[in-house]
Amino acid sequence: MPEASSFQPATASADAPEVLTAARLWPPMMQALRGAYRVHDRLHTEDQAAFAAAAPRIRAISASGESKVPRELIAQLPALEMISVFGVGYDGVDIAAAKERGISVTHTPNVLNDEVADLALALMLAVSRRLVEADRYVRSGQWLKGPMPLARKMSGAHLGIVGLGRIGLAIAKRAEAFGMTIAYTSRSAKADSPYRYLPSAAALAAEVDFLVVITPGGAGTRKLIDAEVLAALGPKGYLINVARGSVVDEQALVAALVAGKIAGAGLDVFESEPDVPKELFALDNVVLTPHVGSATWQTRQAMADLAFGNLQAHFAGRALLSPVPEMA
Ligand code: 8YV
Repeated sequence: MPEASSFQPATASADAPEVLTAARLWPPMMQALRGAYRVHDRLHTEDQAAFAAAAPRIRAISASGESKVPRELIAQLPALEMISVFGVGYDGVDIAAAKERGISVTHTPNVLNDEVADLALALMLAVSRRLVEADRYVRSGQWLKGPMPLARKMSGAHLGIVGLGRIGLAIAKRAEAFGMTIAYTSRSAKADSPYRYLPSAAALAAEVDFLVVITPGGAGTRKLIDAEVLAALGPKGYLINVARGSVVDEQALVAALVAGKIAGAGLDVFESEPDVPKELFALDNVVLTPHVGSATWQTRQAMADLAFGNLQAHFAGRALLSPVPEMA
């Protein structure tokens, strides 16, 4: 896909495939789509009458990791052949409904592993070393009155990873460089993993100083991190979520933080983004980021190359580059 900076928008030919976007996509991705396809930008939520007219001709959906592509929407698109997700997560797509119709679904794995793992380590350091507070401490002039209270050491601490997939392994690799001990939990123990396996999130939480959540979203992991897990993590433990808001019981998390039942949290994802529980704004031991796990130029460009490449491959009858595991 042409570099965003050098791309001169072209318009697609009149017989080009018609594509529906299911999210406000990264502008260079939109430019590439408009250059190759006739694009209906979020028409299903913007203009019902126009959508009803176009629906019989729409052959693909271009979505993001946060998009909702439910069975009802798929049912309204009789010509739909392909759903290309700009993201590794696709918990908003009804995979069963797509499979029933023989509709392909692709996502963008691997190209964002480092980016999300970097953010996980950054949140661990920011919340334990109180970096955001420290920045405020200097800007507000408090340092003139005396040194900032001490923080907590991360190097050598115990890390628990909930979900040892591609990104979980990238987090573990980084944590090893900090001399941390690493344990994990996931649906099953990984035979070739050098890390200690704990059979549940609660069992893992009881053993660690930092609990990092990096599982897929969806029904299988909804509220996996609940009050029991947070109690096991305890007043010296930190929770980091770079997966999906749905994986953590947000109310239980807010209650645990307000009551000081855990030491703090670094959160990049929330149950109903972009809404964030207001109680968290007053807490110094919480670092909040606006779902920026993969949000760098380099990684979004790589994600766009893959998401656009999957559409190109589909319409050229070539093998898809990165179908979701359920369809690989
Ligand atoms: C989004 C993500 O896709 O990859 C994922 O699953 O959640 C993100 O990378 C991204 O925010 C684009 O909208």
